[in-house]
Amino acid sequence: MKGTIIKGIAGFYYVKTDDGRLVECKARGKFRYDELTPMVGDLVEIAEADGKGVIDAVLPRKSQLTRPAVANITQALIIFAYKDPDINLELLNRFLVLCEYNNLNITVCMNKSDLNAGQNDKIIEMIKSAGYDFLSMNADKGIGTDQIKEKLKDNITVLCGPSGAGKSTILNSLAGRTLMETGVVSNKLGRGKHTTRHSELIEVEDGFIVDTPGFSSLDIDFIKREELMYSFPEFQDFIGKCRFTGCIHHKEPDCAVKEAVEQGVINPIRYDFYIKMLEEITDLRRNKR
Ligand SMILES: Nc1nc2c(ncn2[C@@H]2O[C@H](COP(=O)(O)OP(=O)(O)OP(=O)(O)O)[C@@H](O)[C@H]2O)c(=O)[nH]1
Ligand SMILES: [Mg+2]
Ligand SMILES: [Zn+2]
Repeated sequence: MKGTIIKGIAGFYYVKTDDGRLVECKARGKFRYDELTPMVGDLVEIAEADGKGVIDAVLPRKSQLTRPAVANITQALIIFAYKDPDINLELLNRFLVLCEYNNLNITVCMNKSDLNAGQNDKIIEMIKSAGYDFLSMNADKGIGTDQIKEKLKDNITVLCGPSGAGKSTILNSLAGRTLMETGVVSNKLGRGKHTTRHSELIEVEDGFIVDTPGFSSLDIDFIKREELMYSFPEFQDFIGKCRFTGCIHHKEPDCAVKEAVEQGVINPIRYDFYIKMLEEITDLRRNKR
């Protein structure tokens, strides 16, 4: 029988089988899975006896994130709020790059539309100009959740974004019941009152969702200088059209990407962010020598 690991606690894995049951499973010795330790999100083959299961095989992973530690995530909903908290534009762009780097389908959701007074119009324009799907929502009133539901089928979707943006509120609204604690962030500790320590997949609309705690910073420094450009979808039409092969669209002359910025085709906020990341990555490399 095949299934998906939706939760792992203390050596047990909870597998949602393809015929719709939840089976508590033990793993076999690690070596049996070619060095893979089963993780949440894994597609597995299980054998059952007396209502208990054993994981026989872990199927090849399509992706593997570490924060959250979940395999086979296909889609990200990047959740920010119009206000409370204010948008950290750099953090938003870091989320975009990180999700893009992991080949996830991306939708940006701006929550708390009840607090929208047009203060983020430039940011929304930037998001749309980069080609991303954009949704405006008011999660605590359940407004906007239907549009999200349409995207869930057959996906494992991660909800990510800063603390307080409304991720858990959105998940509760999607699930139609309170699964996640929501509330004001305890500012001293910088984390929510009920930080979840293990990741769990929640089944909604023929797909799975995983909530994450809010992040206030994100490392994207492991991306190589030469490959950073590929995590900016709006650059793709121009890559390869520059005068120099191997152009990283920084200080080179006759650069098609920079021309697109000048002509207003590529949003300058995104280009400036690209340069900032590029310089950060370059500095880091230099310091390591
Ligand atoms: N005004 C307003 N408040 C909202 C809305 N959605 C959620 N909130 C409130 O925002 C606060 C934070 O919501 P959470 O869902 O806990 O935020 P979170 O993103 O899960 O935060 P972390 O778990 O800390 O990462 C709660 O007090 C919610 O009631 C909304 O649409 N409008
Ligand atoms: Mg939360
Ligand atoms: Zn160039």
